[in-house]
Parts: sequence; structure tokens; C-alpha cells
Amino acid sequence: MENDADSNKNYKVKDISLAESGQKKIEWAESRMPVMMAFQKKYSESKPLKGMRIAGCLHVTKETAVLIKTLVLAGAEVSWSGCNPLSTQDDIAAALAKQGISVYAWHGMNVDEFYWAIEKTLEMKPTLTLDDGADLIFTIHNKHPELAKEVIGGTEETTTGVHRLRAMAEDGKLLYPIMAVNDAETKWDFDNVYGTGQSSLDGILRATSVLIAGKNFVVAGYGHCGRGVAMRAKGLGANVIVTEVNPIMALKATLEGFRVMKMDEAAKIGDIFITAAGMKDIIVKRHFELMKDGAIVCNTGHYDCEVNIKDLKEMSTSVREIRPSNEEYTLKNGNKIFLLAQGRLVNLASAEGHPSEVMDMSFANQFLSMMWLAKNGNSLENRIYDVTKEQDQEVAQLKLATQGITIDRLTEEQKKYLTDYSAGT
Ligand code: 3DD
Repeated sequence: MENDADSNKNYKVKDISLAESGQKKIEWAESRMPVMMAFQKKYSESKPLKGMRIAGCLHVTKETAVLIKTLVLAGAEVSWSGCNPLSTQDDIAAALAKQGISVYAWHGMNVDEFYWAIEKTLEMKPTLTLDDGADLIFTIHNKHPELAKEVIGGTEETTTGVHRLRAMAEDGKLLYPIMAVNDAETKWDFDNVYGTGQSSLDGILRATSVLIAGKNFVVAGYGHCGRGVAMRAKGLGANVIVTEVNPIMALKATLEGFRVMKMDEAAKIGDIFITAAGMKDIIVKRHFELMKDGAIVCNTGHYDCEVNIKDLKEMSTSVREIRPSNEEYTLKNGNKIFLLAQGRLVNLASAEGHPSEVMDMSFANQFLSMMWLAKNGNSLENRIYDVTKEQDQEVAQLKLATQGITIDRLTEEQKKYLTDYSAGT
């Protein structure tokens, strides 16, 4: 499809006429992101991000649109691309373009277009980068290292992105400081668990409309995301089976009442499979060979390497899209396997990602981290920084306040007791 763009426009989206629909969805998200709306009110006068140029590479959803608007109201200039070829909501991208935001994103990008879009956002020579999966950071480091000297710092939104950047920092390869937003407790303990739990089931249900109750539901990986998915599948009546490589996570899964076994065993009995391992080749050829006819397979990890699609294609005689975001592969043994979202993250590719309420906290951390970097960035080392405890507490307090919840406070006496080692039993 011809995209809406020409050389003098600062955007490339699928269809600008979708803007009205996108704007209504953004208003819906705004009504459920009270912390971000409070930041818009608080900072639109003082504009603490004035002069900052932020290149963003993060799923273009109605919640991200609220983050972008908050950054712009706080004074920043922003240029945005999506961080997954299938996660952009085209009407949101259209609404952002209509608002004058420089945005290069559409659903169904190919890999070349995906990296073209990232390059377009770099034309503004960013002073801050906001990333999810580190593709923007890697592009600067590997293809445009000269741009790094202008970059004060960056943030990383997701678990696997932070893992890779910590490895890069260990090797002394970071060209500017990075804040591990994913590792903020008010991000991972809410977004990764409750967000991924609900949005992954949302994606599976939109792509299949199957009954979850009574089904053998195999969750590969019992980290924060896998734990959330297992919890919500159980809530819908599934028989949840967990596969793991970490004995501690496996033990946790058993104590939650889930069956734990090797994928080689789970492949024989599973009806629905979802990978949340943050690792490649979780489901490969030998597993597909063992699967029942009609098995549904999907992934909710950031990268599309967890389900080995190359294996699936090689062992199939035909493939057709039987429903949106749902491909029916007919194997040589006659069985059919249904792959959702082309093996990409099903929560964002087949649904709308996490609900606004949890992204309110994730993005509060992104916003505050951008402000912290703008203020302190020039005095930082090129390493990974964790979100401060104070910021985590602030985000939680703000969220509670928006829900009208007040909590107890330690008295001075109690604070003393915390560190008093003379007191016995
Ligand atoms: N992610 C999930 N839902 C999202 C949404 N509604 N908008 C933007 C991004 C969204 C991805 C995040 O969960 C990110 O924290 C991640 O990938 O870990």
C-alpha cells in the first residue's frame, strides 16, 4: 500500500486519514494514565526538556502516544519509530503525524523499512534516546558512532534490551550512559507481570477466539512475563504447564501449582504454546514434530527468535492466513500448526499491548529518567544506571495518589528502630 509521505513531510505512516480514530484511542488512554497526565500539567509551563532532541524507538501504541505528548509538552523535540515491524497501531501513528510529530512507523514493515525508520529519527541528531529492545542504541553504536558525542544519555525499556546493554557495558563498548528503565520495580513488577499477563491472553484471544478453559497451556519461561501469563491463563481455566532452565524459577512454578516439565514432554500434550523465555530456539523442529494436530503456537518475548519459524516453514507443505494474525501451517505429517503474529510478540502484534494503567507507571519511569538524564547526563559515565530508589518510590506514591489511596508512614521512633541493633527480642 502506498504510504502517506512525501519528501517534505516529517513522517511516514500507513494512512493519515486514520488520524481521527487514533486520536480517540489516545484520549481513551489519557483517561487511564493519570500519572502521565499529572506530569503534562506539572511540566508544560517550566518545560524542563526544552532544547532536548529525543529519538524514540518504542511500540507506537495509544499509551506511547501519551508518553510522546508528555515529552513534547515538557519542551522536547521528538522523532519516533516503532520497535517492532508488527506492533505499530496505524491509526495512532496517523494521529501523531497529524499532531505534527515526526513519526516513521506502520504495521507490517519489512526489516529494511524498520531500520530505515530508525535512521530517519537520527536525522535530528538526538541528545537523548528512548529505546525498547536496543535497536536504536545498536544502530547509533554500530552505524553512526559519530552521533554518540551529541547524546547525553538513553533509556532502555525491556528486559532483553537491558541484558544485552549490560553485556555491552561490561565490555566497555557503551558510547553514552543508559538507564535501565526495565529494572525499575514500578516497571517490571507491574508491566512485565500484570501487563504481559493480560495483553498476551488478549492477543491469543483476538487471533483465535478459542476457549482457554480446559486447554493444556504451555508457558516457556517463568520470569516476570511468564509468571504473569501463567497466572492469567490459570484464571481463564487453563491447565498450565511451565518449561524452564532455571531451577529456582521452576521451583516457584511448582509451588504455584503449575506442572513443570521439559519442552520435549510438553510438546506432546500442549494445546496452546507461548514463549516468554527471552532466549532463541525455545520451540524448534523436534517439538513441532511431537505436537498435536491443531496446536496453537505464539511468542510474547521481545524478539522473534523464540519460536524457530525457519524450522516450521521447512517442515510444512503449505501455509495460509486463516484469520488475521493467525497462519495455518500444514506439516508434511498432515498435522496443522497455527502460528500467531508470525512468531512476533503476540500481545502487541495481535492486540494493543499492555493496558494503559500499567504503562502509566512504565512511562512515568521513562519520563522521569529522561528528565534525570537531561539534568545529570553530562556528568555520568558510559555505563548502565539503575533507576533510583527515590524515583521508584515517587512513581508508586504518585500512582497511589491518583487512586486516592493513602498509606501509613514510619514514625521517627520506628525509623530509629530499623537501624537500632541494641534492641533484643
Ligand atoms: N509494551 C507492552 N505494551 C505496550 C504498550 N501498550 N505501549 C507501549 C509499549 C508496550 C512493551 C513494554 O512492555 C516494554 O516494557 C517491554 O517490551 O518490556
